[in-house]
Amino acid sequence: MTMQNLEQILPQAQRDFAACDTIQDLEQVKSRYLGKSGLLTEQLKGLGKLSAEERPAAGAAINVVKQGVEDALKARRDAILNAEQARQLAIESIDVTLPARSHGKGGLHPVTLTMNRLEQIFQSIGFEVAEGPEIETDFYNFTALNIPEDHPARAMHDTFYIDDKHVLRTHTSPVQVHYMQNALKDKSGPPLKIIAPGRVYRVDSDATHSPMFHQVEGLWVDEEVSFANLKGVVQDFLQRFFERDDLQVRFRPSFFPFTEPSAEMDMSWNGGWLEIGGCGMVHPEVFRHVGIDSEKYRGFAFGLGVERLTMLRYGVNDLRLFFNNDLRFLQQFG
Ligand code: 2U9
Repeated sequence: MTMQNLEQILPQAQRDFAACDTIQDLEQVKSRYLGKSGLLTEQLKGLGKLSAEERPAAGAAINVVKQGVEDALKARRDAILNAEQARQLAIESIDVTLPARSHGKGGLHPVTLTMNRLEQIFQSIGFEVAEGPEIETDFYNFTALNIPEDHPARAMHDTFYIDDKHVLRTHTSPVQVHYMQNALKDKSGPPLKIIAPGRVYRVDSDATHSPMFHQVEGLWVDEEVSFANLKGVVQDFLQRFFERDDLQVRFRPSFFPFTEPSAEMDMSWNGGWLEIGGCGMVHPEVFRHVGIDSEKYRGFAFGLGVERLTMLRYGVNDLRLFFNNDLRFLQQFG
């Protein structure tokens, strides 16, 4: 090879290196210059053909070029690696100025809001909150409440049967039956003063009935409790629940198997009367079933529908809105 050729090697290598965008390409091109039969290796091999006088200068010239090629190679390799790193950093970069992704805020269901509110009010006047299973035996849901088998009163509650002996509770009254039994067992009462809020089930479904709904029942058992106390408790509760000090309560005679006497409760509302629940003095048969001496103790009980309380408080006119899970409805109860 001539000196002319040698001088062309470095600029040519620089152009070839510059055309490489990846390390792999660069390694390929490198072998074209510095590999076993690369251009510079061939130049060095050619030294043997020169005379002893020419050889040192020619060798030195080749080494200068070789050093230049190696420097150009290193510079290009660094540039490619830097560019790759910059690209990677750009991909992985996080824009910390972006607004945060918000989590949709949940809220409590209006019926739950009412349950919380009524529990709070009753607790403030000395009632304990009692709970129990939603699947009940025939005894707790019916028999203990003076609703014997084949009694027409069972037809009043259109019952979901699990099997011969088990039902979805049709009211929360079985909770009070359990509670009275336990209070006798551990001698914590009577007296006892509880509310039983919770889900109940009846085979009934139309504009004003849902197969699952909520009740709150109250029970106060002591030696001297009266219908007058019942009226006071219910009126106090309703006045506080609806935030109306002038709210009145009236009773109309009625019938329930588990209370005697029994009454329907109305409350004053917009100049008229609105039926709001039922109540009565606990029937002696109920006390007999749980083992409370009805000669010594008496009690009053009442029941209120929680969906009804919720509809009146918030002005909801269709029961089905509570169960459709339409966010446009639910979001109004932040
Ligand atoms: C025991 C003894 C007696 C609870 C009572 C009612 C009357 C009543 C209804 C109100 C609206 C059900 O949700 S509703 O349809 N309830 O009319 N509830 S007396 O009496 C009891 C409870 C427990 C041991």
